[in-house]
Amino acid sequence: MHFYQPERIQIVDSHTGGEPTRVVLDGGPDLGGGTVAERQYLLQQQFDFFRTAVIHEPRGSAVLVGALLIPASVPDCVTGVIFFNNVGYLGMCGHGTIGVVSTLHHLGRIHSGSIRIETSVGVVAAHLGEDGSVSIANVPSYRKVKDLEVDVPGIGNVIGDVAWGGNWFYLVRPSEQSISQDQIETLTNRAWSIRQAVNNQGYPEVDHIEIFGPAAASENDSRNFVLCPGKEYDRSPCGTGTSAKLACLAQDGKLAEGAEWLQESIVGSVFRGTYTWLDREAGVIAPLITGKAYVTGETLLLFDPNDPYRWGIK
Ligand code: PYC
Repeated sequence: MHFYQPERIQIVDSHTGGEPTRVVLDGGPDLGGGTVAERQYLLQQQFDFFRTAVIHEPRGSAVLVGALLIPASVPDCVTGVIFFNNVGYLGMCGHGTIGVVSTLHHLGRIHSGSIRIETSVGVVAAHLGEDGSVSIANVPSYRKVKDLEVDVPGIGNVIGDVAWGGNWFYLVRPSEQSISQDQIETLTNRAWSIRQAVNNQGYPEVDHIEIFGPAAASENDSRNFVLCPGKEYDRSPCGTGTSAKLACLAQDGKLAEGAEWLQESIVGSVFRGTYTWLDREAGVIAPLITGKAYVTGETLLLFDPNDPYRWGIK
């Protein structure tokens, strides 16, 4: 039984390369002390209706990523953040962190320069540039498995890498396949089948699938389609997915330390990525992802006790 009954929750909406972030400023449940990871677990176990109220229809939509701001447990962090989506909770979220930084700037809580933010999978550093661009020094990223072959019903054999970039990804080997908006339904179904095959083959942790094709703009290196855990596709190039990609490129010797990778999303937005080695032998990198977010709204969510759908349509 929970006694937390929100009446008002203050939010700021933004998008990063087309992918929305809904930052919750206050009105969340009391999660006590502890690390962000511990409080994320508590939110999930005891207050999941908070997530569904913020993200699900009729207030939200399946594509939203929520970012609940909470006090950090790490002394030099300006905030802690819990990321969540239409089906559960995320580790890190690259586009979401860029959204959080731009939101804090919009509110006058930070100025250009560097800050640190505690997430459930570690502390990330963020730099807000004078031009509004945000660079995220993401959590250490690495490839776990190279060339994992999976037999996907209705598709056949697919080869890809399993890698960590703050979330777990299966990165399908790049092909000449066109990644275009008129293919979204096909790509979604394809990625969903691939995810099930990868999970069944002993990688249940993989909940993001990344498919690569040629970039549309000649200055970019690649275009991706990223399917998120709740079967929604990422409108941005995906910060954690780009980090996982950088880890694979680094280990394959295809991108030098410090060189730039321009990752284009299916809607054409771009993240710039670079990396430095943390442990070359173990294949662990420190990715740096740069993008831009735009604030789209400031809202007070209201919870009428008589509203049968106040916790969202399940
Ligand atoms: O940018 O890391 C990201 C992300 C994860 C899920 C949606 N976006």
